Amino acid sequence: MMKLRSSPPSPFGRKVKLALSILGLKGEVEIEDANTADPSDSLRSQNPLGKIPALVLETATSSTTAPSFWNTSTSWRAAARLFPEGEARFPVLRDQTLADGIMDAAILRVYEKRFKEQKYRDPAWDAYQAAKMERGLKHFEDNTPPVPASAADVNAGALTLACALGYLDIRFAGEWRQTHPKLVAWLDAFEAAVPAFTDTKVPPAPVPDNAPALLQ
Ligand SMILES: N[C@@H](CCC(=O)N[C@@H](CS)C(=O)NCC(=O)O)C(=O)O
Repeated sequence: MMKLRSSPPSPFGRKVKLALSILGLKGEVEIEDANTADPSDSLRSQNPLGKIPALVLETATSSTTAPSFWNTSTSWRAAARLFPEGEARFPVLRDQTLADGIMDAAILRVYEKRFKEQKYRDPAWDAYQAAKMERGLKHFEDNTPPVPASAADVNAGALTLACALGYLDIRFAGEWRQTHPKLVAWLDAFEAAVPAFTDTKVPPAPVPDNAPALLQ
């Protein structure tokens, strides 16, 4: 059986977990928590980068990205449903890339706080990443994607956007909600259509100053 190494707050891991549920593949992948900060965690032998999500195949080869999951032999046919054909494909790929970028910028901000003492942090760097997040959110507020009618209707763009917003709820106290009302309504509708989104929620856990390097 394939194994997914991830951690509950990981937005990239959540993408894969949601996809497994949406595609009816949950029974084909065992989910095992990983701690990227722990050198003794077997994660680093499974994925030399020590990053999650890591998909460990039965043949013991592993990969680190959600796109790799879409391409495994057992799931690529099912995953095709997340990527519409024709003209509808471009906006879905664009939304996925933008929402992935919001997550990347958010994670860099979290790591700046987690791995550096206050005196070594660079406010300009934080502002640079925050601006990427804000421009991405503004794009989605102004161009809110169609609300999926049901889990079967979800595409990779919507899936990734929901996980990005969910991560901002966990790590940034949901501040985005105050200034992006259309996105708030969109996420509520997404959650109503996709029960697995509720099932994969974790409580808000903003990163405290000088937090020990633990989970992402
Ligand atoms: N591009 C990767 C990003 C994965 C990623 O950034 N994962 C974070 C946790 S959410 C991680 O593993 N961080 C630990 C590290 O960078 O060492 C993907 O799409 O899966």
